[in-house]
Amino acid sequence: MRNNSGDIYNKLAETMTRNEMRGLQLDRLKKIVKYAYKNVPFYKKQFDDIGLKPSDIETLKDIEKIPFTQKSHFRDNYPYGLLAVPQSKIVRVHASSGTSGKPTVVCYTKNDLDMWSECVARLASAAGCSDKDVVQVCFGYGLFTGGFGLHYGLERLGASVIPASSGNSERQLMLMKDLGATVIVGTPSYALYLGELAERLGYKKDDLKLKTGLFGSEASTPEMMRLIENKLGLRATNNYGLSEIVGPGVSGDCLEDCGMHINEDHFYAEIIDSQSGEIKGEGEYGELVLTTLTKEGMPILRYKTRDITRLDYSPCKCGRTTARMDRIKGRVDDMLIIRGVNVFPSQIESVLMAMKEAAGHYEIVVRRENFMDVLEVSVELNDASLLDNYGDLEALRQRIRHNLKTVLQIDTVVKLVQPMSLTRYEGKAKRVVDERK
Ligand code: DLL
Repeated sequence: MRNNSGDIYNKLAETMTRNEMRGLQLDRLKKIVKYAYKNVPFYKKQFDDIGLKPSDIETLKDIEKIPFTQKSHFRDNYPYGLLAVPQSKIVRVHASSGTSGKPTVVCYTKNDLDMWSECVARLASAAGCSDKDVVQVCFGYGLFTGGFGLHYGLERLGASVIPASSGNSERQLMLMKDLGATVIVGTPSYALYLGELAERLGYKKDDLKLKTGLFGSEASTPEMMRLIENKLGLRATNNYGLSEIVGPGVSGDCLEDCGMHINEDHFYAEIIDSQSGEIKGEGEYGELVLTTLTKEGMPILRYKTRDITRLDYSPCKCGRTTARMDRIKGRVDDMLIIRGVNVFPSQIESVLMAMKEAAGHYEIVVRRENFMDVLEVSVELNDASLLDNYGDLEALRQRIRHNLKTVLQIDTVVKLVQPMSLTRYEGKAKRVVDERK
């Protein structure tokens, strides 16, 4: 697979020693805490309610004294209550879907946009992109942070950016071919769909010049990434972020494929037990909590992301010393409890992707039948001829059921469905329906 070297975009920020990083983070933490307390009434109240003063934050560990910020706080302060600057300093507004019908609004100053682009440029460079690349951005441009976030970061890197946005997939492929795109940006599920469509439309491997995929915004498994790599002939990389913190740019893979490097000079990461709030040790899975260390427009302290991952602080072979976060294992709210057993959709995906007969698309439905939880997994076949022989089909179904049981420890109902029969998504895929709710 062709790829550039994964150059370090900002040597100073990405290769400092752990002690230097800790020092910088502490400096910035103290400043941002004072700043948020002074300028955001919500944070002043959070601190005052428990008798905490900004000057009580003297060490990095003292961050644990600060109450968590949650998604509901965005809703309670909708739309501009969390601003730390006058409206006149805000130059961009984005939003993501909220829990109550009202979106979660996030605002950026000029300096925030500058920091954001730098963070995205770093992750794109780490993934092997450079100013030589032609990049097709297939994320929606709009309130969603994905399109604009990647766009400006890649421009900062000097790449030629094609703002294709999402949708109109046949045209996407035509542009990709005609304009010689070397990098594709989007969700992994959309990339997989484009790969399938390219095959169906008779594109040959050499028609597309893709070498790198910058994928994010939804969970993926290594198996899914390999499938996309095979279909599109590129190197698939993962990057992570969320609107409340900045959008894309929190972290991204380097070419060593050993976790996503966090832009730790701008985002302080902790892992907690989401029930008790207690800090977990290095390498332990838990909920990711993020604090923005430099954001002016909307500083956010200890945001509970609901995303489950773990951290690794060891230096990476790529030369970067920034902490790495593992791919997201699931969301706290995504975890299905089926007959008392915890099940993550990512576990199901890993099993399915390891089977060559599965196309990479699946749907999970959980329902209650006769007071019992039933987990039904619909698996799309990648070859219609498999449907011709009932015996083979039934054997495959049983094999999938067996493999799922080995991993999940519970029985599932497996349904095999025709190629191209499950819904395709241009943005984030929705694969789980819990009918018990
Ligand atoms: O999805 C920001 C983004 C855009 C990240 C483009 C990367 C690329 P939201 O719409 O606010 O923002 O959704 C944030 O998406 O809390 C995760 O649950 C999920 N998510 C984002 N990136 C990944 C990833 C953007 N690489 C929510 N792996 C987050 C798994 C991801 N989940």
